[in-house]
Amino acid sequence: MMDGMTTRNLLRTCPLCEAVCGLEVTLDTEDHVVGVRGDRQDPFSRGFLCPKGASLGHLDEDPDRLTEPMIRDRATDTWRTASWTEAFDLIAARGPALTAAHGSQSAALYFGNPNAHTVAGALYLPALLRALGTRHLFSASTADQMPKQVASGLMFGDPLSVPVPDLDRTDYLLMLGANPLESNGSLCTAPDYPGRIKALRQRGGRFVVVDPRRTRTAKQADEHVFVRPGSDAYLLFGIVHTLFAEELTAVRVEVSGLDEIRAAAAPFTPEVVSGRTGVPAATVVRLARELAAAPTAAVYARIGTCTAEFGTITQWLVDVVNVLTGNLDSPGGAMWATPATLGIVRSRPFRLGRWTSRVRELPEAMGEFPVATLADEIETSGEGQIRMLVTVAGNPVLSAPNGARLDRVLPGLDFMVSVDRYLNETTRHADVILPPPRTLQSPHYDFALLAFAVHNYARYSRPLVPLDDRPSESEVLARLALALAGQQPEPGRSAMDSVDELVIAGMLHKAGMPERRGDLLGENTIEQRLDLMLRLGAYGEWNSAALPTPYGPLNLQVLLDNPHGIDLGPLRPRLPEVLRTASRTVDLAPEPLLADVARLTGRLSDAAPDVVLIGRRQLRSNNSWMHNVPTLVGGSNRCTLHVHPDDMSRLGLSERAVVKSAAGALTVAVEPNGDIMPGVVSLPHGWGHADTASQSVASAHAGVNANVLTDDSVIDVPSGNAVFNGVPVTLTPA
Ligand SMILES: Nc1nc2c(c(=O)[nH]1)N[C@H]1C(S)=C(S)[C@@H](COP(=O)(O)OP(=O)(O)OC[C@H]3O[C@@H](n4cnc5c(=O)[nH]c(N)nc54)[C@H](O)[C@@H]3O)O[C@H]1N2
Ligand SMILES: Nc1nc2c(c(=O)[nH]1)N[C@H]1C(S)=C(S)[C@@H](COP(=O)(O)OP(=O)(O)OC[C@H]3O[C@@H](n4cnc5c(=O)[nH]c(N)nc54)[C@H](O)[C@@H]3O)O[C@H]1N2
Ligand code: SF4
Ligand SMILES: [Mo]
Repeated sequence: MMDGMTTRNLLRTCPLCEAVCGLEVTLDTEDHVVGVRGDRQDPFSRGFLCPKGASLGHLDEDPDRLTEPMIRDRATDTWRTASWTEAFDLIAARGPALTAAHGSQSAALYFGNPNAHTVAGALYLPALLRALGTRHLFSASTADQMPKQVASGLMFGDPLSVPVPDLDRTDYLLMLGANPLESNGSLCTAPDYPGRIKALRQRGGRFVVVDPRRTRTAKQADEHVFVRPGSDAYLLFGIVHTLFAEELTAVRVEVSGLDEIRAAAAPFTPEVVSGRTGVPAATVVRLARELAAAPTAAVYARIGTCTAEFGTITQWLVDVVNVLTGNLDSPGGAMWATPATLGIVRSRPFRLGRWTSRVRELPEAMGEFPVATLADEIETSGEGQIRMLVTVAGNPVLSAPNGARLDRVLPGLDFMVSVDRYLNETTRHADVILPPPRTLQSPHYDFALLAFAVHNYARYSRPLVPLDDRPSESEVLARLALALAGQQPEPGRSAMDSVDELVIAGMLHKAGMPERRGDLLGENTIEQRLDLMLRLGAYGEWNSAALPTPYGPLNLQVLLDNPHGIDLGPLRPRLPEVLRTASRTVDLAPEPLLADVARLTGRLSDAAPDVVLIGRRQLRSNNSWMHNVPTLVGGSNRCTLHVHPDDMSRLGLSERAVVKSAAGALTVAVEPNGDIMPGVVSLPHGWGHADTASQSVASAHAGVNANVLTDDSVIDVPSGNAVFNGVPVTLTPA
């Protein structure tokens, strides 16, 4: 350890998961990380730190990460480093020529998960989409939370208006398909989730977890309910049915569709749903009664229920129950955060399916097509076939359903560009890889995640380490947008500034204050954009109806003066302000969701498959990209198939098994586990590392790709979301 004279402690938000913990990072004189601690003065995370956050320095300076642009020679499939000029010249030569020859729809974009955590992802992806003018937009959202956004869009009129459980005040939390003790929470920004759950129980609250596995989270709960994978929609319909049948409803907000939802729930009696879910009818009834009787209660459902065949119905019913029990928009119930920055202001109600995909005619949702149809659009020839793909911070070969198929079709592209920190299973198919700088060289503000926080809060971090002689990730994305559009930056300006000036002018114009350009604070246009979004936001200096804060009206200076973050108070009621439905009420029975109930009813009497596959997340991991850090792999963090001991003996399994699904087959290492339901097996995703030698640690712990088994022909119909849970499989000894 070095002494205090040669090291310095700096503050930064952790970008590795949705918990947004404040960190204190110790750097030596050469800007290497020598220590990471939780920032005790952060009012939201209060010093919490997990093993990933503690490893931020190892990730940041992973010797295997890319530091210079890479160009691949297709003939020999070999890589060489290139200068930024050469890389962008190649993109400018190839990209516009391809779209000129084959039309704008021949270009496609795939945006991965880390974009939700970077300033570059928040601010520059729209420019990239505009530059290409294509409808072929795909992202990790349709392998993740799209059902929640579609349900929110239809019920509240805005797919970005997603309520979160008021974790710190609720008396009763019913959690389905989430495991925050491993994941640290999702669509529910809550640093130190474990501590917040402990506090809930200490104040006399009740915590119930519904999961096919007795997870670490379930072990913290008052009650754990086993549920058959993919059947949460039935369970929630059983609860809705009971609330009506026993006259337990207490609607406290303006709604429409009450009669329709009552009618839709009528067939789903506790006895009927019990057969499908494996949850005893008496438990269904009791859960409904407890939710109704609790002084405050919140239902929260996450990835286990989103990436399932009835994901959107499930997400819809979650908030139907929150409304029926009088808990929507009410302290201790399910509430909306009030983020500090002005987001997208939607004037018209959300609509689904404004256009459909070419090959499978799947509806768009939020301007995106399902990632489950990306391979179809690349493989199927004809007008509008994808010939060029740009990926930003994504690894769909490991993360998309039937990723193995993507691995086979990506070589058929004419041109592919990836913005990524690694040469990995996906980016190895690119022609050019453009790497971001070190994380600590990037500024940080959680534009997306603070809209889902369980307590109103904001924190901005400037880059801790200066950029050396290379572009920031924001500049990389802005320059990529211009290159693909066949444009040059304005003379004397960076690409980023060229993009930002247009955005800033547009926002000022819309706000009716074009003369204020010169008043914006900040060292660069990113900070000026943040300053403008803060000033126009809910607590902002230029918002005439601003909410008061202990720090005065917000602008960038307030965040710079408070580097540990600012506390903007508990969640506050936001109805009817957040509604964008035509009726200006909460729609309990949106037409597209009622229509999908027939599909649910139709499956009620299906015979249950003998064995179904689900996933699981691992504490020291994040999807596919943290397996190259020695401190984060090994131990419990291994790619094994959890199988109940009864299934082991019934199927004659020992150390390895062959798992087959409709999509593919894998040979996996088997681990007996008494915490999983019989008839259910669990394999984590993000493994199956290619032997490219470019990630030395990850390829030594390769594991298998769970998405060889998941089926891209099966989706949640309204949202187009991928189905990772409840996949029918057969198991035989290897
Ligand atoms: N079977 C199964 N599949 C799943 C899931 C599941 O539960 N089961 N979960 C799904 C979910 S929820 C998600 S979100 C998706 C994730 O899907 P993806 O986003 O496609 O996959 P990741 O593994 O998160 O890949 C992130 C990529 O970003 C790169 N990267 C990391 N940091 C940065 C950065 O700062 N800048 C840039 N440019 N690149 C960076 C990494 O090197 C990696 O290549 O996977 C989905 N796939
Ligand atoms: N350590 C770590 N943290 C992460 C990630 C990571 O890979 N590792 N990934 C990040 C990402 S991208 C996301 S989206 C979030 C997700 O955060 P969470 O939603 O908390 O995700 P999981 O931990 O996968 O928990 C999902 C749970 O659903 C259960 N499940 C599976 N099928 C069903 C079902 O049909 N019904 C019910 N009720 N339960 C089911 C699984 O057993 C599992 O326990 O985590 C984020 N944080
Ligand atoms: S919980 Fe998430 S945000 Fe907090 S330190 Fe761990 S990885 Fe970082
Ligand atoms: Mo995710």
